[in-house]
Amino acid sequence: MKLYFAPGACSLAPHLALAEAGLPYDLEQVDLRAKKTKSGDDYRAVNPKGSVPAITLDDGQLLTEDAVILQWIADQKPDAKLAPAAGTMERYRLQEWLNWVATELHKGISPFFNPRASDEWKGILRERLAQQFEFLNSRMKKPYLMGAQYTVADSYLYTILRWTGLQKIELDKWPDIPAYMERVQARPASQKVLKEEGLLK
Ligand SMILES: N[C@@H](CCC(=O)N[C@@H](CS)C(=O)NCC(=O)O)C(=O)O
Repeated sequence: MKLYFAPGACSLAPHLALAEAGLPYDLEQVDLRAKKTKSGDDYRAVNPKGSVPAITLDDGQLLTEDAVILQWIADQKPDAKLAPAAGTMERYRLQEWLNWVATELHKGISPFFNPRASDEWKGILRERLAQQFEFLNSRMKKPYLMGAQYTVADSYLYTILRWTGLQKIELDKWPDIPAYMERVQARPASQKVLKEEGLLK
């Protein structure tokens, strides 16, 4: 399978999950502005949404959307326990977190990367994010989001929380969150993937 990614973008989440699962994968870097792949193809011809992540499966199908790709990866390698079994209440709890990360955190922080976002708008987003961090801090389990077991929700949450550092969004009021990020980042799979994306030396 091939993962279309941009370094440090939300495609880092399935990249982390693939490494955690120990599945073989190919990578194709995408220039999101030019909508071109590194090998020069028109990315919109691959993924009409124009966004990463996207994954081409061995049967040629394309799968998009972080929360969906992550569960697909987890289901390829049940022994890695990256997601509870489908149909169980715990699986719905995982989906609850994935959807929250997607709709509240991912789309709550991504506007900071838009050069046209005004300071006023960013201020409003910061207030909303503070509420989300308060919630996360009160609900996240240790050492990982859902408890003892690392899941694909951690791949996604870490990926998005990483952007707080790039955008100078303070987490000082919620020290459990940076401590969590350090734990995830220290995992061997995370180190390997961060190096593959050129985000760590
Ligand atoms: N709904 C998609 C959103 C993915 C997304 O926002 N991707 C960003 C990078 S983090 C992107 O490709 N932005 C460029 C674009 O959409 O043109 C998902 O959840 O996977």
